[in-house]
Amino acid sequence: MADLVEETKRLREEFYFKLNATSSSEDLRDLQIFYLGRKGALTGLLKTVGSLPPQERPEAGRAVNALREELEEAIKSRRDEILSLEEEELEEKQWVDVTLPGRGRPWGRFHPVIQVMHDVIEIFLGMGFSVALGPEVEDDFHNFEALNIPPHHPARDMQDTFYVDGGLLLRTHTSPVQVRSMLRYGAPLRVVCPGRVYRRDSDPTHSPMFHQLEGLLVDEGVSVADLKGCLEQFAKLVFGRPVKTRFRASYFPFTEPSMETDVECIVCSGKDPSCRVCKGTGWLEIAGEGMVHPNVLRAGNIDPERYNGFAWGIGLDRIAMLKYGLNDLRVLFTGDLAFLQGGWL
Ligand code: 2NM
Repeated sequence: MADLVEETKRLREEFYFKLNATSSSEDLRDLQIFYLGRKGALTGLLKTVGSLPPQERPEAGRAVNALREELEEAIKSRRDEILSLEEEELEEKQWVDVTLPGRGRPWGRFHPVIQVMHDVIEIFLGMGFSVALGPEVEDDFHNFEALNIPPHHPARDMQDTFYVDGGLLLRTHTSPVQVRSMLRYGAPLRVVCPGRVYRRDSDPTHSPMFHQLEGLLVDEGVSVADLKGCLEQFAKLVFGRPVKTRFRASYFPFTEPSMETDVECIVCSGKDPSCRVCKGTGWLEIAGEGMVHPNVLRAGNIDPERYNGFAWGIGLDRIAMLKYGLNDLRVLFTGDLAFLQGGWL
């Protein structure tokens, strides 16, 4: 009996010592199992009661049970303490200052070529043209045949054209879209066709993929004067000020007569013989154009006896280079973010 009283005292002291050291609900659960669990210290103590003389058992039992109740109570109040401490800690950690300014988001922007494309489209919408789009994988008829480019024309050469399986090809210009527009809408017609085009070519001024905007106007009694007026107006609007233009004779299979349009150098106005942009010529080429060949109208199911028209093509990448003073167009396609996010401004 005296041993049991001693042991009870010792356990009690040891318990409180350990209880004070607990700082988390996990620690506390371990402590509870150690003393009050099924195989715990108090259960062990209760078992020794059975080995006492019968008259001592009730008192010893009461002492052990009183200790059990006391320890349970102590654990419960310690648990409340710990829980409220842990809650406070969590609140401190999760505290949000709703007055802090938000994190900045990076701004996207249109690619320089796409900005130029939008500007150019806007100019022609203002002249009454509509926008037409078409497939980048084309067939021989729409890309060549209908455009008066015969089977053995050098433009069809493997060296210029990317051919794909099934006799198809990557369009080498957006003209096939104009052919499709003639077939779908007939005359009179005013369309511009912007988009990506593909040629086997790669150097500082040529990319295997580049961007064009071609236009087509078909009506009765259209003249070269109409064509010149249209492109002169375009040149003024795209560079934002009156610019001198000149029309040089040229050749395209799909137009007759054919011309190319130059504008005075927007950097040196023809005054700097060593100008990097115009190479001292004073002129910049901005478009090719001409009166639509009767064969092309016929391929578009339009009667060339009644209707005629003009068409032109503009290299959008080239306009972007001129506008932003680039001497290597490949920066437009290498994904250099420092450049694309405004390094050219
Ligand atoms: C150019 C130059 C001259 C052109 C012609 C046509 C069509 F489909 F109407 F015949 N589309 N584009 C054309 C004419 C394109 O690019 C330098």
